[in-house]
Amino acid sequence: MTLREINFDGIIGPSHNYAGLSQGNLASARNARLVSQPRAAALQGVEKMRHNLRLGLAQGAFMPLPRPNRGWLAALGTDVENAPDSIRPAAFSASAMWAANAATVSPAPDTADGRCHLTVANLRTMPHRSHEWPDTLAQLRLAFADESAFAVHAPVPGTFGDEGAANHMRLCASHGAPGVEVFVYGERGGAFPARQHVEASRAIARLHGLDADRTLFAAQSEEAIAAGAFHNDVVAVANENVLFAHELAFADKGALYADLRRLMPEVEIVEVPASAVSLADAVASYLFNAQLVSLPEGGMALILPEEARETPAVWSWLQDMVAGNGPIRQLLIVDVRQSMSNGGGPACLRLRVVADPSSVDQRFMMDEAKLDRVAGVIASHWPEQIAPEDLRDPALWRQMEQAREALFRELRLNELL
Ligand code: SUG
Repeated sequence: MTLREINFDGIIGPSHNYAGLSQGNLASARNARLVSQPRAAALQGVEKMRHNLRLGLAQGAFMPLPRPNRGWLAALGTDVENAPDSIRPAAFSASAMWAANAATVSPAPDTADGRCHLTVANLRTMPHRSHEWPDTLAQLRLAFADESAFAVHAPVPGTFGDEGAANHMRLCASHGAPGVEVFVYGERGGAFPARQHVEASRAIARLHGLDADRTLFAAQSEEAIAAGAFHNDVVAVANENVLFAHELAFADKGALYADLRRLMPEVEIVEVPASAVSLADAVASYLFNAQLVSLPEGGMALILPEEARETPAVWSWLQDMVAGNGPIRQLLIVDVRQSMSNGGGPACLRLRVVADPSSVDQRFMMDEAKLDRVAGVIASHWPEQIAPEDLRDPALWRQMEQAREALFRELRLNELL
């Protein structure tokens, strides 16, 4: 059995739109009510997957959830014809594209029973995200059905907010070796909500059977949340023995760094000082929402959004970094502008699962030929654009539902329809 890191990207659904639903997510607020381009958005996502496959990385995908969510509206005593404006946009959100919020993942080498554990996130803080989990759970139970390799848990109770892997980092000598898992939570965020509750993180660590001596809990700094870091992955990312973080990401970075160095002497911490890159520039450019990956030929690369190259302070800091002798050797750029306009960068769009790819339901694993088929369905079925008032149009509801159905039939995933 060979454990590899597999990146599962959320395929951007046909209902992708800009509704300004996420308080504390500056891009979502800034772009509220713009006209979205679901087809272009989903094709950008496919191109990112292709880009990463060509690097020799293992790539999977998760499917869009049913939108409009008629079941959720029914549970609220209404339907898509009559839903009030206060809840209608939430029923249409394509937010499940940000797969980093689908679940928290503890790979097999870290857990007591030697299986890879996944806990689906309850996402209870934002109404439009709170109804993702039942369909995400069904999908993950299918993708990771092999119970000798995986344990898929239902969300922790909504008493405590949980936003999944976006607030979780794993440091290890290599992906298949035992890791140190770091759960990052929020306490205060100034005017903005702290979405990850420490009790949810602690519950997940218990449910996954993690070794308490190799599990850390670190608070996000209030300053970072107030600057728009609604998830930790907006200001920090880890891969193998490298932690890449903004100086102001954590409430007590000294304690976190000391614990990491004690548990993993080979850890390398690449910290970006606020004097070089302000929190505002970090959040606007999504410098840290990069995918930090180990390349098959050795060395690490940062897969960054175009916006990082366009932010002068960020690009100049990155140029200096790769000219030096650090562990991150390459900067690769992808275009995910449609997702970025809702606050989702390259790292938000993927969930990392360390597992043997042959233990995953193969319908969720991607190669170039399958991505061609996915792109074909998107090109012929996804709406070209959606303006806010279009969410009232019954013809558009049908198009969204038929588009998703066409994709599921193409990938033989009929049992999820
Ligand atoms: O939860 N945006 C998402 C972005 C999630 C990014 N994920 C990570 N950082 N891992 C959110 O705020 C905007 C939807 C709208 O406004 O239409 C939204 O949900």
